[in-house]
Amino acid sequence: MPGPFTITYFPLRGRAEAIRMLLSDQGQQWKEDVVTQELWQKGELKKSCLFGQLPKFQDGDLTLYQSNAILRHLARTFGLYGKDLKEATLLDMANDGVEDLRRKYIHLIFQKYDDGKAAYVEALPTELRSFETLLSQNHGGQTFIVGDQISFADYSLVELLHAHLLLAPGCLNAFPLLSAYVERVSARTRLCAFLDSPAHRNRSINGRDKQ
Ligand code: 6SG
Repeated sequence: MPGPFTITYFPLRGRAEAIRMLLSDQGQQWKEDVVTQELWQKGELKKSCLFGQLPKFQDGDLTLYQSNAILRHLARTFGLYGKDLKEATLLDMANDGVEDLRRKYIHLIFQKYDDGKAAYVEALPTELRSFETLLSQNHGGQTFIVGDQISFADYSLVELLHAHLLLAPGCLNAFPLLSAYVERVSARTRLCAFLDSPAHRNRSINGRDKQ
């Protein structure tokens, strides 16, 4: 039996929200250990973290760091890592692509929002087209990013697309498969309930209130 689960993170969606989406969609409960900037600035928690960063994740007596390793751990736990080696590898590729775009997004939000947003939004179609292409190669884009079951990479990608839909509301208009995919995945019963919950709705996207 996996769990109990605890997410230790800042009061943000940030790098924890895809983990929360996965857990809620899989019918799991978890504890939130919310770390304020004030507490983090004291430095003791940071010193105790393996790489000096959050999120930290506990699954019973297993303590993990690195958001993508946490997603992969939960994927192995709940069968969200494809049906065979080929799908698992394609999922790694997809998730690494998501990570590349996530880093660019974080760089925009935290380091160059005011003079960088226009160029970022202009370059966005090139970034998003890669995911439209990948999706089109799997059942004509009608199911998930890879294979015919949901995977950790779907939560990661859909979460990042949600953040981009807030940043640039029309950004998926030119991508019919991705648009339908985000709506389809977000409408899954338990995930939809989570996305509609105050816990998700009231949580800051990135802490900078940059949308
Ligand atoms: C912050 O970076 O991004 N953890 C964050 N910040 C506090 O003292 N590879 C791992 C992972 O996937 C990255 C962890 C992540 O889990 S997440 C953390 O612990 C610290 O480092 C939200 C996020 N914020 C961007 C950011 C602002 C201040 C510190 C991190 C941008 C990067 C460096 C300065 C400005 Fe920054």
